[in-house]
Amino acid sequence: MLYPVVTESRALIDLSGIWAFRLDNGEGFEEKWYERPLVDAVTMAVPASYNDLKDDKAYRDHYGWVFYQTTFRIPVFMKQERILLRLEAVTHTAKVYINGIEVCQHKGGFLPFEAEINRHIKTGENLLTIAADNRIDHSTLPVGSENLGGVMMIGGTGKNCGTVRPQNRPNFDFFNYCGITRPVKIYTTPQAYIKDISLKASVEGTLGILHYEVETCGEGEVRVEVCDREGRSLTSATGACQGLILENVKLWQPLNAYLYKIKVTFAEDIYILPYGVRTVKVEGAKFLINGQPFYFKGYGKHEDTFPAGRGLNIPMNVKDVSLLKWQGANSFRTSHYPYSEDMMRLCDEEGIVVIDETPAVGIHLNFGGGANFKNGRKVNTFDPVEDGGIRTLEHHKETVRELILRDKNYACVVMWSIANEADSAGPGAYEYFKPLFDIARASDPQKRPCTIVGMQVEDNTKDCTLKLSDVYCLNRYYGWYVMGGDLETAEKLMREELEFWNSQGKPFMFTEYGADTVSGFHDTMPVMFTEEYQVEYYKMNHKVVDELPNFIGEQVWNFADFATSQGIMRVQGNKKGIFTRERRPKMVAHYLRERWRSIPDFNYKGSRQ
Ligand code: GCB
Repeated sequence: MLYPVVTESRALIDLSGIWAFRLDNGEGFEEKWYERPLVDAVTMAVPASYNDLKDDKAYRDHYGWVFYQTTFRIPVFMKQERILLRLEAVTHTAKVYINGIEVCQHKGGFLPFEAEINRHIKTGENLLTIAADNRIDHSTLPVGSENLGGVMMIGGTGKNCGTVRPQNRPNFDFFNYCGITRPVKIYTTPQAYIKDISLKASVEGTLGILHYEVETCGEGEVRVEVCDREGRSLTSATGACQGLILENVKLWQPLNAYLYKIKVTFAEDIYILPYGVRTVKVEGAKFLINGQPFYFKGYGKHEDTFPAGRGLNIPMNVKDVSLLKWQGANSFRTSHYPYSEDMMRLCDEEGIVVIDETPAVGIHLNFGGGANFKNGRKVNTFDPVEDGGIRTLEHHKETVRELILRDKNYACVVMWSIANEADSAGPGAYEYFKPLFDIARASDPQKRPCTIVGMQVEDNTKDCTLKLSDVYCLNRYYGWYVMGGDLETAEKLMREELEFWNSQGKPFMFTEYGADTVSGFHDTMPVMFTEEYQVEYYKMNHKVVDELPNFIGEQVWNFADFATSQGIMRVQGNKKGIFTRERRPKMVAHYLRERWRSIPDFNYKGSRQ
């Protein structure tokens, strides 16, 4: 799916700004609020999560639909073109109306969708209404708990204790920020147009071989021209599917990105795609980028800032990448959902390596001590739907397809994460995940490695990641959730477990490890929650992982403190950040800087492999 850009043949209108907004009182659809200007509306920023913008619990903790509205006019010169409305992310379910008529719906809050709107628009003012639903349950990604006794972090009695008002119960550890979180755009294409472009490259010595496939609609001939960064033409070909040779190819390298400009023309239509040539491959227990064993240094992140919530925050994205570079980090994971396309484009440009994750978090019905019951019987996560099991599979398949369709051409993306901390060792996990891996592998023209990011389980041999993942990605909290405060025992237990993973013959890495730390808490002894403890915690972890040759990366949890639901284990949010939510460094940021600046991006463990 192409990111909308302005070219000689395409125009773009960004509808970001102040919109009218109203929380649904349960009557919005019945009273057809989308047919006329909203009554009693308040102002609202678009894009942004609405939750923190009004200083009122009604907004912060709203459950259900909200209505957004704006008006737009279409310039006469655009009217002969195809006119599309593109929504980059509406959390979690959306219904879109123009002049009172529904033009599209979408399920899933972190991926774009669009509709051709020519027949819905009129001369003069058009009324655009977007209804967004934030309810989460066993059918959505991320997953919401349907059993009030089994709320994550609180543990469960199995009893449905009920609440005064209906409310969301996230089965995941981040605040359920909602709304129109990324831009809404109108763009045009000619009637005969370029629908999609798929690129992949191989490298032989100094030659790059670029394979392209262009999908079109209408009559015309496809022409593809490769230009260098400065726009000078290097080579070109005609036809919808071809190979092109790039002499003295300039590779996209981690922290040293080079992007060609791929100019595609078809009939009157022109589209320009920045593209980095690089290869990715798992070979034995190595993760090769451009043929060299890569070592991941970096983070699990969140799109989480004050007060935009999960709303696109371009300055913060730039700041975050700057902090990554300051520290000598080279990568992050888009935990726990696809990030904005603006962020992906930035990472492509800056050479930041990305593990790209779906919003599949919380696919675990018996997590955190909670148990899920139906008619007095314990329900397993992947039990048949009619018996109370998870209902996400079809939506999950669609999400994997949509993610890869959106992100397949980014050089920065080197691996797909199919899910975070699912019940991957539970009965039925393999049968659930196998088709998802198959879809990912079939849909990706570049055939990137795939993984499930896994939590600690009782018996690793039962974890379906062993059979399915190309890289074992582990979230481990030895010294925090396991043996918190006793780093000596934590070290012993962690070494015992990691030796298992090291003996599997595939690469493995940490995609999470961390300790909650309240900025400003200090002590002479390393006591949990102090900045001193966070440093000791990481030193202990690094001592162990540095001994293991097949360990290919460390992604710390989390880059910055972030907002969560309320609970007895969260102090105004999750405090495992290396930076505060405002991006001030905790003590450990300097320790990691020293460590990561002395670890090369490639061949870190070369001498021992
Ligand atoms: C995890 C989850 C992450 C949480 C983290 C924590 O394993 O993947 O979403 O925030 O633990 O801090 O507990």
